[in-house]
This record gives sequence, C-alpha cells and structure tokens, in this order.
Amino acid sequence: MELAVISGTGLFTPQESISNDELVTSFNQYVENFNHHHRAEIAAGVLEALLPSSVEFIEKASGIKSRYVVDKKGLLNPNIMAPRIPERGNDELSLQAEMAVVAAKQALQSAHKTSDDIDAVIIACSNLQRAYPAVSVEVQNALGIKGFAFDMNVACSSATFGIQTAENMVRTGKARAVLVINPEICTAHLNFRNRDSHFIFGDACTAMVIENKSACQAKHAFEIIDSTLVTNFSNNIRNNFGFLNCTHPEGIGKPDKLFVQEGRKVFKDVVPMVVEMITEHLAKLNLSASDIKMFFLHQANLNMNRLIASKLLGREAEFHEAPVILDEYANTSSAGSVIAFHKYKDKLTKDDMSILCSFGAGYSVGNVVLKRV
Ligand code: CO8
Repeated sequence: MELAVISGTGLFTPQESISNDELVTSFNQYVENFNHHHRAEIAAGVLEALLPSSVEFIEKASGIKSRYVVDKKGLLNPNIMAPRIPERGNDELSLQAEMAVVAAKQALQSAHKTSDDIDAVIIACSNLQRAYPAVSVEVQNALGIKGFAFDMNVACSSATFGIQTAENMVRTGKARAVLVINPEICTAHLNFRNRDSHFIFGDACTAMVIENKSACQAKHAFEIIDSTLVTNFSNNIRNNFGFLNCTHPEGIGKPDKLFVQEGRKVFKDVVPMVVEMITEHLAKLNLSASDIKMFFLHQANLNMNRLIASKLLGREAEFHEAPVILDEYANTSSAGSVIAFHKYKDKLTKDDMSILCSFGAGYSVGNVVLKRV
C-alpha cells in the first residue's frame, strides 16, 4: 500500500460579506412588513405575529459574526431574501465550477503540482447546481486535467468522505494525485425568512491535493494516517429539494425545499456521536486526544465545538488547539473544517498530529487523522 498525503490546499472566499447587524436589520424589516400586512389576521388570531431576530442571540447561540456570500444585494432585500444569481450560458463556466477552479489552482500551486500531475477530480459538497454534466467534469475540463471526475454529496461531511475516497485511490495506486474540491453555496438553500436559522450559513469553496507521499514536492505535507466515516439516519437536518419536485407542483416553494433543522436535537445527538467516534478512532491508532496538537472541527456552532473539544481533552481547548473560522465565515458546510485547516495548518511542526473532523446532515461524521511530515 502507498502512503497518501494532503500536499496542498486552496480557498475561494466571495468578495461580499454580511454582518449580523446587516442581516438582522433586513430580517426585522421583513418581520415588520409581514406583521403590518397581516395585521387583521394577527388581531383575529388566525395568524401568529412574527418575532424579530437579534444580533446578541445570533452571536451567543452560534459564535457567528458575519458570513461571505455570493450575492449580498438579494439576500438583504427584505422583499427577496435570497441570493440572485443570473443563469449563465452553457458555454460559460458555471458559478460552482468558477469557485472550484480558483480554489483548485491555489491548492495545485501550494502542492507544487500542475494539471498534468492530477488523475482525478472530486467535487464533494452539500448542493450541486445542476444534475449533469457533473460539475467536476466541467472543472476537470477547465483545468485541462486528464483522467476522470465525479461529484459526490454527503452534506456537511462531503469533504472528509471525499478525502477518504481520494486517499483510497492514492493508496491503491488507482491515481497518483486527486483534487478534492468543496464549492459550497449554502445561502441558496437557506431560508432567510426563518428566525431560527437565517443566520447560520455562508458561501466558500475549499480545495485539497491528495497524492502519493513518494511523489510529494511540497515543503510541508500532511500524511493521512487513517480516516473513518459513519452515517446514522436522522430527519433532524433535512432538505426535500430535488428533481422530483416538479412532479408535485403544489410543493414547489414550500419551506421544506430549503434547509430545515431541529437545532437543539442536532446539538444533543451529534456531540456524543462525534466524541465517541474520535475517541474510538484515536484508540484504534494507539493515540489519545492529548497526542493531538490541533482539532480542525466542522464549523457549525461555536458552543458545539467547545463542548466536543472539552469532552475530548478533559479541559477547555485553547483557540490554537481548536481554531474557529465560524465568526468570519459562518457555517460553510463541508468547507468549514477545511477552511480552518487551510488557515491554521502551518502552526503545526514536523510530526505534529492533528485531526480534521466533519459532522452534520445524514447524520454523517468523518474523521481524518493527519501527521505533518
Ligand atoms: N433571534 C432572537 N431569538 C431567537 C432567534 C433569533 N434569530 N432564534 C431563536 N430565538 C429564540 C427562540 O425563540 C428561543 O426562545 P425561547 O427560549 O423563549 O423559546 C431561544 O431563542 C432559544 O432558541 P433555540 O433553542 O432554537 O436556540 P439554541 O440555543 O438551540 O441555538 C442553534 C440555535 C444556533 C441553531 C443551535 O441549536 C445550533 O447551532 N445547533 C447545532 C446545529 C448544527 O450543528 N446543525 C448542523 C448544521 S448542518 C450542516 O452543517 C450542513 C447541512 C447541509 C448544508 C445545507 C446548505 C444550506
């Protein structure tokens, strides 16, 4: 068996950002408009008045202070409250492919690789912008890569599931090097009229080069010591958007065709699941949490990450042990833990161990144990 390393990473960050203040102002304007428009039904008890959102709640409940977005104007317009992304012609690069190409080029550069060194492209993310042709094949074409490409979706855990898929290809010699790319346009599937979750998501794209250790030319790389995946069915995070929606037109535009969650239940279910999985995985490798220098955890909720890290370490984690990017990026689904890895991995020195862990819809959890080489 060959050894596999992550030898390069890249990050595409949209130019526009929305602060909690801006988001709440727009949401509260929508609430005011709604309550005014429906004042008769509300007075008659037929409709419930909507409640306003608050900056303080968002920051305390989630740790999120702002999010990058592909379209700020549409999102902040209380009459739209959704990104407005013009359709492109079939001969133009699609938006997801465009984000992916930027992140992939950075990853290739940091790995000291060119398109000729890559044998496969995996687009792994929560939402794909069309059915076919696969976005990955479009990216493969844009980068001039030979070999093959495919798309995969495991919601928030798409990146770690993609890493293991690439790792297996490299270990078995099926590919010399693989690009795993996570273009997440989460704002297009978020219900910005839902007070409980309107603040949760942002947009970004990450990319990684995963390759055979013996061919690695990067100054610093991260050997994939082992990876483990688990899924466990739950309806607590759900989105019923899909290609069959048009077969039942009555359901089109209903809130269940966007992201819906029972946030409290997710928190309660997922924390023990993640702690148990990481603990067992480390034990299998004769390691314990104290051997791990950095925990690159899925970035969904600050309190959740604090609790997971403290349960693993038996004490509160310092920022440098479990870095957070949530405050700036919000939840970017599968890209979140990779953004933390991309930004803070250089703090690790030779032989330092770290983990990259994702968790979310499915439920799905993926844990990758890495060693800086
Ligand atoms: N402003 C003010 N008050 C509010 C607001 C608001 N915006 N929203 C709710 N409240 C109020 C509630 O009404 C409630 O009031 P009361 O106590 O009087 O009933 C109070 O605040 C507390 O509400 P909650 O119990 O809902 O608040 P929590 O403390 O549980 O926080 C969170 C809510 C932040 C949602 C929290 O539960 C959480 O983050 N849980 C974890 C969720 C999680 O990790 N989800 C994973 C996400 S899935 C993923 O990462 C990828 C999915 C696939 C991507 C899809 C792309 C779109």
